Amino acid sequence: MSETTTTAPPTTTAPPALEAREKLTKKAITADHPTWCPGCGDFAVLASFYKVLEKRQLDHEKIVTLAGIGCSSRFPYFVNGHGAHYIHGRAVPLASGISLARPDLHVFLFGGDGDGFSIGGNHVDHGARKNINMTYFIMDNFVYGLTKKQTSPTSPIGFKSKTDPTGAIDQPVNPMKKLIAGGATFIARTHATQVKHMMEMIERAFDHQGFSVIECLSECVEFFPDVFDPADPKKGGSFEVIQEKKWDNTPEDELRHDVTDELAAYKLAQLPFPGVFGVFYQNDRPTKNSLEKKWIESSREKTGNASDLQLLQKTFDRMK
Ligand SMILES: Cc1ncc(C[n+]2csc(CCOP(=O)(O)OP(=O)(O)O)c2C)c(N)n1
Ligand code: SF4
Ligand SMILES: [Mg+2]
Repeated sequence: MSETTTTAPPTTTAPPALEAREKLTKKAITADHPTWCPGCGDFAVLASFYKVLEKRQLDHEKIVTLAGIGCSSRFPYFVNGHGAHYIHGRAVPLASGISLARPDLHVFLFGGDGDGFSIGGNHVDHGARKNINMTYFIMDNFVYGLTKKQTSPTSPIGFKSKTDPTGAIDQPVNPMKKLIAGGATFIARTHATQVKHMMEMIERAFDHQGFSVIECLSECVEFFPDVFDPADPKKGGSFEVIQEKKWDNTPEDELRHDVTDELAAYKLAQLPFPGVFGVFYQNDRPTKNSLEKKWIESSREKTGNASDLQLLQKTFDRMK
């Protein structure tokens, strides 16, 4: 979710007053025609995202979608807003810069399991510990899809791929455990076939101030079909939703999950595949955006509250 801006925004035509705004419709948010394989789980994620944007009626000019590289990372192409398809594994640093420089924007980040837990795993840890404000959606398909079936950090042991023709032998990453240990302040898990649940998770992540991550099991029908059926009731599986505490002093509540309890979140993360779905952990630690605000403001005061453009011009003038 966005915060009040701390830097002078670039000089642009003022956005229309709220009452003069046109409604944000799916048509307005839709950009290119998605190029995923028919049946790919990522379509449902995109549809849910459109629905949330429409429901929440965000200011169109403040929507930013960013991604690394991968099938899932094509996401920004399909959203009509500010966006970038960036370097494989480097989307968190890009999103961090944008979020810190323009805290008034809604920074949404999308990517795959390879992008977020392999090449970009280190960046995820640092985005998490610094609690940089953004909503990060990881479309986990347990495989490298774009590059046509290599073992990913979440592939299960035994998975046969181009890099493990006799079956994967390495212990996979547990995304929930990694995110809890990293210090992410909103951590949830959902499934691409469960649109209502997915939308609820996106909205809750968006409403959270800080580094919010949703792992979404999103099937790659081409290179790892049916892997998420055990959590899909339409395919004979069971989609078990975390029952969160209601703090209603009932005996049943004793058994419900306290989302602020880190150890309880680890216990949920230990459950065997397909595990449970919903919010594992949430914590209201201050964001880096808010911690930086004070000294950005005092530094700005020292420059006579010059705009970014004026400061840049001054630097260029000094170089002449
Ligand atoms: C620096 C760099 N290394 C490797 C690649 C090749 N590459 C592109 S996408 C990808 C993995 C994609 O897997 P994932 O992030 O899980 O996304 P998916 O396609 O499964 O959605 C790799 C290894 C690259 N583009 N850039
Ligand atoms: S290769 Fe897999 S992840 Fe990529 S678009 Fe096709 S089904 Fe989706
Ligand atoms: Mg993948």
